[in-house]
Amino acid sequence: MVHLILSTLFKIYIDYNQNTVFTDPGEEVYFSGTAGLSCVPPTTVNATFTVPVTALSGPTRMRVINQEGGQGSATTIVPCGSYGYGETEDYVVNIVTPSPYDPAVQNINVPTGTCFTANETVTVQVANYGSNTINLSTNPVTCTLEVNGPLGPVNYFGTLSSGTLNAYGATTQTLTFNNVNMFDGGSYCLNTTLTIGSAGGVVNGSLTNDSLFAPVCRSNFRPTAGPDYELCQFDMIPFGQGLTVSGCATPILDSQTIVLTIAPTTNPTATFTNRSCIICNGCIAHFATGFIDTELRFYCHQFIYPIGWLGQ
Ligand SMILES: [Ca+2]
Ligand SMILES: [Ca+2]
Repeated sequence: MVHLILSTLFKIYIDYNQNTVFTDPGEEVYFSGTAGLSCVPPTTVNATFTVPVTALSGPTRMRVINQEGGQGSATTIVPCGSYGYGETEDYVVNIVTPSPYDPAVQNINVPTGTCFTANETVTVQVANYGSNTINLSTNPVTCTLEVNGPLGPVNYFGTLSSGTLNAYGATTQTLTFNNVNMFDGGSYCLNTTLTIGSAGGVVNGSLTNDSLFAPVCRSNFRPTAGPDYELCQFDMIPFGQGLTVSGCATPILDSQTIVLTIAPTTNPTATFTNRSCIICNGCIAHFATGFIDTELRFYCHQFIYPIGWLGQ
């Protein structure tokens, strides 16, 4: 028999007071909602919740329940119940007592797209996960933004030196980094580290939250310009060599028209009879129709170097 109920519900419980039951107020930390979630195709659930300041520290039981059917009611799932189809999994989470002062990075906002300049603007949001307010006039927070690009890592620095960062992440401040150089073609990955002024004995409670778990990465498809290239028989042409590409609003990933200018010097009257002989790895390449004396064109999908000319 085929089971046709394809909707499911999720709940998450955490035993914050560690009394071995999940029914205390606030211990149901997530419910996926009465609308139900699709099983086919599968649904990815992202749950967010805030650990209360009253939570006991140390290893703590977390229960995740996925139950099929019963949508439409918020009470279908209970911490200790029974159901037909579904799964219950228990985990141990470690609840850590906040440090007095703990500046942390929440987000690194990098422009999107595939074409970047030497003057990009990147913003970094900083919070304080400590239990005490940070007075930035007394204890400024300095952020180092590392931009690891095709030419190697470059650091940019910014400092928050006025206002406050309230305890438990209640407020954030934003640092703006202007003129971030992402001009050259290639991959860029950005991440941060933080330091805090030590006046009054203040220390950074945790270094792990001073960086994002995974850096923010972008790819700039701007071709790297090269000098004019003399095309000879059997030559291979490195990417960018002899090609004039202005900007990169359209990434070099799909159909591109690339013009190769050929100046025969030994025989000015030569004609290019083997016009189908230019190859372009991983792509479809052919000449434009019609006879072109000193200019050959081909169209390329997914231009992958090297290309080479096998003609005469
Ligand atoms: Ca409990
Ligand atoms: Ca920190």
